[in-house]
Amino acid sequence: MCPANLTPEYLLAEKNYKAARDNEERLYWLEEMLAKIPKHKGTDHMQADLKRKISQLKQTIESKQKTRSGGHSGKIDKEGALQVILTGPANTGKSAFLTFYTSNETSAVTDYPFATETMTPGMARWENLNIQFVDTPSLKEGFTPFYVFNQFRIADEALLILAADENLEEQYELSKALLLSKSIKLSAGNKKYEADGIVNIPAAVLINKADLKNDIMIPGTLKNDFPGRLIFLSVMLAEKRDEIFKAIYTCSSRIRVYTKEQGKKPNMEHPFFVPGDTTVIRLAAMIHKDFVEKFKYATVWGGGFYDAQRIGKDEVLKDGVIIEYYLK
Ligand SMILES: Nc1nc2c(ncn2[C@@H]2O[C@H](COP(=O)(O)OP(=O)(O)OP(=O)(O)O)[C@@H](O)[C@H]2O)c(=O)[nH]1
Ligand SMILES: [Mg+2]
Repeated sequence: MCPANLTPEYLLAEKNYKAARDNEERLYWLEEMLAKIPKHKGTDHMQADLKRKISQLKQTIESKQKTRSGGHSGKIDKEGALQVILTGPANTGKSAFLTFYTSNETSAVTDYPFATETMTPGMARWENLNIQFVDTPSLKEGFTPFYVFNQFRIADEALLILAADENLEEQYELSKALLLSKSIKLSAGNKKYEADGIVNIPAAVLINKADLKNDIMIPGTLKNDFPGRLIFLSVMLAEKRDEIFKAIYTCSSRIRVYTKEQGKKPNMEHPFFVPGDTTVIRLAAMIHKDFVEKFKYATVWGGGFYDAQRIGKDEVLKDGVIIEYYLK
């Protein structure tokens, strides 16, 4: 009997809630149950019960977080232009990446696996952008805390770090399967999106420890899944920094646009970092609402336009363009 007419989505969330292994995962599914429960008189009691459980669980999680030292076991808010989550199996060099490529040198690099138990952010400056990375506990069934999977919902992109070893293909397949079981798919696309409950997140792959093994066979599955997004390197030697950041930049499908005031030099230090399909008028709205109301035309330099070319409000901007607005 099902008097409340519960939907399949609700029942699935409830099933996942019952199977959850840690409090973060329980909280996630309880919130899903509350979102999916049909809202009518017959479910009033159930809704109240869910709300009570959610608030109790939040308190438990918060009090546990306070007693932990060091990294985060909650979520890490985005700072800078992009947030990139570091992920992969144990001992592949994720913490080493944070140490050698960002200004945060506190993440513990260890020679034993599963040493990282919390999440730690680190910021890197590349050209005129600040890119935030998040070091995470490694991927393994039964080990990875649920908050790691939740962080994929916040991050813009992922870097999958594998180690150059005989079992490279296995490392990849296990990572892929575990992520997929938590509704996350690393994609070779340029746009993050959610479809059928699966979060598709743009990703690049680092195959680390090239100094130990330089004759590695790259499995066909990896080549097919991430064409042009595989980088073979030694993280400990801080190699290929530019190549990595260029891949991250491309994955974002965003562009940098510089604004200029009349008679002044453009501000090249602080670009607007906007989606690749941003039009002149959309950028105007980001600057000030007056710019939209009073827009007359704009002139642009660079980005494939003629110097000082006059353009209208619906023109799509291009990477590296400098723009000056003329108002009525
Ligand atoms: N030879 C070599 N060793 C590396 C490189 N990068 C990392 N390592 C070593 O690999 C081991 C694991 O590095 P970590 O950065 O702790 O790896 P992790 O992925 O964070 O591992 P856990 O969080 O403990 O699962 C350490 O002994 C590092 O010194 C590299 O480029 N070359
Ligand atoms: Mg680590």
